[in-house]
Amino acid sequence: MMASIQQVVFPFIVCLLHGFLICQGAITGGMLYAKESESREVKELNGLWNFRADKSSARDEGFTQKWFMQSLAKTGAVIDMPVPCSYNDVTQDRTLRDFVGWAWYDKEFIAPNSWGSTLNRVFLRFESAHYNTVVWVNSKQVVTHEGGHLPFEAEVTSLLNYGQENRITVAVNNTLTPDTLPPGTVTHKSDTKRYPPGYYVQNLQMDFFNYAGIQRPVKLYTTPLVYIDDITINTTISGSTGIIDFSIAHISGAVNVTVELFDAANQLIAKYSGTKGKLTVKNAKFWWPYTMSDTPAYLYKMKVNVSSSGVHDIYRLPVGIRTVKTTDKQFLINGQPFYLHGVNKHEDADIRGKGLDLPLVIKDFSLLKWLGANGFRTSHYPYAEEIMDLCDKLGIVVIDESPGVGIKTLENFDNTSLAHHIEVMTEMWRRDKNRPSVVMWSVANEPNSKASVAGPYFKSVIAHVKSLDPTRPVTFTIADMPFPPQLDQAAQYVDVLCINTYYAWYSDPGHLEVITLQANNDLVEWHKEFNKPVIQSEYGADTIPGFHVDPPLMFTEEYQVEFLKNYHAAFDQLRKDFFVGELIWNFADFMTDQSVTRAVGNKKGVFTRQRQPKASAHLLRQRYQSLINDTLTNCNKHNNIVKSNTIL
Ligand code: GCB
Repeated sequence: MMASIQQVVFPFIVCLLHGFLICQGAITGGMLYAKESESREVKELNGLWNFRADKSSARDEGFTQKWFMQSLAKTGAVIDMPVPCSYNDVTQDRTLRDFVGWAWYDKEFIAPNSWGSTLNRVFLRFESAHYNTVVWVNSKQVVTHEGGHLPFEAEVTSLLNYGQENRITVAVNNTLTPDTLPPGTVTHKSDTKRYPPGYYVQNLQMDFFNYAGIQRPVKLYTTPLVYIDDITINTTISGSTGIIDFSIAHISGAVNVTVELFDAANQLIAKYSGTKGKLTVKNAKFWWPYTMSDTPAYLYKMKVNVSSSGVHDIYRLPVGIRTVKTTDKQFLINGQPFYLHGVNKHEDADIRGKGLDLPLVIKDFSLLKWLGANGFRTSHYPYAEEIMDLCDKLGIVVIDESPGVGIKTLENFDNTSLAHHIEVMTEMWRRDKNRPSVVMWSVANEPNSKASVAGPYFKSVIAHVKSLDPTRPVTFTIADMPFPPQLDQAAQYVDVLCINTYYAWYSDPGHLEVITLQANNDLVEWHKEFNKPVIQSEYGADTIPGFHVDPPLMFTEEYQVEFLKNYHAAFDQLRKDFFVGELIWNFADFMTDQSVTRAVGNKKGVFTRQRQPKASAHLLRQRYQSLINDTLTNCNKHNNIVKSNTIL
């Protein structure tokens, strides 16, 4: 690759100076998922867009030549690019796969004539684009966003030509720096005997490919002038009664607000007038993970109606009534001990990279059910809302993880990084705060938590999340084990210790016989030090499907099976005490950067990247299905007792 770090990052800074980019700063307003109602219309802008990577040496030609002023095809050669999709793997062009810098998209569309009324507003929404994004509508800049996995939007009412063609132009830059999340660096190789002039490389601090582009859907949606901007709910339980505290934010003017609650059969069961209040549900049906109840994942529907001078805005929010709490040894859902037997995932598959693909999403949920997994961690970034919706609906529990993966160097802990991390956590909370499936926030994966700076850094990030959401536990995953817990500077601030270990893999490679002993000792020691429940948040072994050796050798299917069995032996001893969950690394194989330790990506999946089972998937299935049987028997026993107590 050509051009230096200064050159790659520079255009972004130049844009800032010239006012191209007005960074959003403090987060205001809501980010309700764009959906249709009696008062709202949605138009998806997915499909084929024009695409052009700016391969100029400083990656700045798009800005200096103002590509956004005309259709992209007039600025040079364009190719068709699907949206949503990562741009990296869809062509045969290696330089596009490994491209670092600004990539440009544009699309023309008709804004419906009917939207042109003065009573309407129109918003343009991106469910995500990776990483820094600038958006123009009809050559006018409308929004910028920093961060690759969360939605952003802008009102474009006055910029559209109704009943005519309009053009959206998007520039998106995937460069990772010490202050981005995830962080990365760019190294300039100045030795011209070894590298061409201006050669640089992007270094990643995470173990997954830096897929880029417009990876989630793009939508236009309408609202009336006075509209519902945000809804925040919190649910509590008292005996068999469910209580929903809510607050509604609306824009703008004098309005009436009514909130109605419907059950799953669409019967009205509670009603309230006002922007802030409580809805009380007697004999409520609670939201349970599907492994804890024969009637899991019960969702009520909250209908919010904001009206002004006879014009209504209506939004429907699914609501699950449930509580989450931790003690020193337990993770409680609705007051009942919950044991998490699930997976870590990636939003990753062939060709489309991290582009949202509904057939793949449904396949993954079907495999989760087949396995008997009752939850997952969104390793290592927030997943698409379409995925989160299914978790709410199906009773799959989620540890919602931020893109704070690989925070290792001093710069990654500086004030700029901290401010950005806090902003990302706010965006993530704002998007996912009402989801019953989200039972814990994970602020980071495997930071250098032994560094002295990690203490104050994570104290601030975790305190910030708790100030936004006092109801859910907060964690980060601890890495580079084994090390004595006394050396850790940040674990003291979490509610649940999430521990990643790779015994007999990265440590003592090949020695399966040490796993059970080491897992037992370390997990007990960490619990003892911090007196908090513990989850094994990662454990796994790379496995090339079809490799067989007996007795097992590393990388064979036999080794992965034995590896898991040895871990499970430790889990089964500790489950009786403080051990509340196990998450295999990983659900499926996934792409990484090229390295001598990765044979076409990370192969620790129990499924291949094409979602076919390795031998380990069958073992895991047996284990998880029998854990479900245990849990359901216990829970139903308990729920019956609760029910009969209530009747008495
Ligand atoms: C880890 C990381 C994960 C890697 C995994 C591995 O600890 O959290 O992102 O992919 O190890 O396979 O090395």
